Amino acid sequence: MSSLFPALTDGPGDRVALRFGERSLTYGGLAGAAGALAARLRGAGRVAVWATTELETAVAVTGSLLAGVAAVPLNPRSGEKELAHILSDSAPALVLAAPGTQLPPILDGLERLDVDASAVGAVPEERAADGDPALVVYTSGTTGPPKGAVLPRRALAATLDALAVAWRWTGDDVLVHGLPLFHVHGLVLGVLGPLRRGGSVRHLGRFSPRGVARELNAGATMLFGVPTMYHRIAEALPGDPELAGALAGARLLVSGSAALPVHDHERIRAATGRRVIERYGMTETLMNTSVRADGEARAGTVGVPLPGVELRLVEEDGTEIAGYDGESVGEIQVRGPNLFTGYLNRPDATAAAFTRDGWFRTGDMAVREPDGYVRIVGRKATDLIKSGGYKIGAGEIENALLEHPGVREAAVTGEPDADLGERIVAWIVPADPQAPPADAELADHVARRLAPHKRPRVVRHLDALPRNDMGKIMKRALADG
Ligand code: MCA
Ligand code: AMP
Repeated sequence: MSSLFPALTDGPGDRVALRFGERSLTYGGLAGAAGALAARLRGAGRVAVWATTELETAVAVTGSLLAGVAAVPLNPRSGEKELAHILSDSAPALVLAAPGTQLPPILDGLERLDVDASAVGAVPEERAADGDPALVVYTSGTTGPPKGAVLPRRALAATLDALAVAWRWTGDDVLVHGLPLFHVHGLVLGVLGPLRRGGSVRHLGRFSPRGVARELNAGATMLFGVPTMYHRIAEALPGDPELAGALAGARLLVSGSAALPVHDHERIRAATGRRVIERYGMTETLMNTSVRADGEARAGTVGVPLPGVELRLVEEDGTEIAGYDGESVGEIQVRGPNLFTGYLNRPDATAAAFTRDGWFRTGDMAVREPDGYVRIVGRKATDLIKSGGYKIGAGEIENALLEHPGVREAAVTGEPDADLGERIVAWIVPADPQAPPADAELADHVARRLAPHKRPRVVRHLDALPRNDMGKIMKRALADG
């Protein structure tokens, strides 16, 4: 296929491609560093990337893609159980990391290759095919450990080019964000997006409204964030005219990964005169819909299907909802070049995810407004929680909790949370009611095994979990109780 990053060879080499804090790399510098890495990686199979929010992660992924090698981004805060699963499932040939970063002992058996951001090599000709895997990104399901979504090179190109049309995104844009680099939002949209356009990205290292204001006032044109970040911006706006001015001057403010509450939309609009636009995607599908740069940003909607994406709403019995009446609710199903090819080592889960005609079942429920705008109204699975923009399966947390000696039974639900969207609530029956484990101990236990963002924020104790006649836990009774 043609190159994923033409700007590495065709554009001005002195243009800044990446900036992380004080460190930056020009296109010439990135071409040298990623080219040198690609020469080491060619033929390596899959490689893991220890995805810290640093320059080296961007170089590692770019180098892997140039070499035609699939990259598996790892959350550097992953706990033992989660890491062990991802490593055995994806079987990487080696792990790429920033020099000096300490890796956990579980990676001791794996060859480590330090990424040298100042190396000088030549950009190889990209020989990989469109359908070859580019990334394997792990995503939670309702039960069991996370599944590796295999994203082909064509999906990256298709989604980024469709967003370029919808958002009029060009090489002149300078993107600012503080998203993690082991998920699609921060890595594909937030790093590979600017690189494909020949533009720049400035990563905040860690999100803060202050950092956003600073960068937008210093020439950044676009902001990407999850709703929790926009919520924190909305909270900060009243006392911060510099932030209000910065947002007012931006070309595009984009939210995604979860629904941005109307209240936050409204507060930002009132303080800045600017509307945040939403786009809707998934790890498995990359981006499906968006409000266009020249479209109406209507709070609570995620816009229209992106160029190349087929989208339909389907009722429970498989009937397609034909009209756009703004009322009939159906599951969003999508088809297009933006889709993943399957879950690694999980033909069963892959088959279940698609209809016979190749439509991907998103599990998201929506209506279509008369002008075609999609409005998401819910989700099929109650066992998926979106907290801070992260998708988290109730089952994986329940399993982790049950491995704690102080827990006899466990159920996990999501509760509305103004900041996180949903917060994780653990309902437990202690093994010894006289000496239940401390809440913080359970949170740490989950954080150590899985990841800190999967830890329960609230723990509630019960004598027994409510179960139906079949013995199944009645989660709705918990939530309503
Ligand atoms: C707290 N911490 C702990 C513990 N408690 N560490 C170990 N054990 C504990 N018990 C640490 C955390 O690691 C973190 O460290 C700090 O304390 C605060 O944690 P937390 O409360 O989780 O962070 P937060 O401040 O609430 O984070 C909010 C956030 C974050 C910044 C919005 O949730 C975030 O980055 N979300 C982005 C998610 C995302 O990118 N989703 C995209 C996937 P430290 O402070 O040092 O970090 S969806 C996707 O890709 C699709 C395609 C789409 O549509 O976009
Ligand atoms: P993930 O699997 O982590 O990639 O998360 C994908 C899910 O995030 C989707 O299935 C939706 O439920 C949700 N999502 C992403 N963007 C939006 C949005 N703009 N509005 C509502 N939900 C969203």
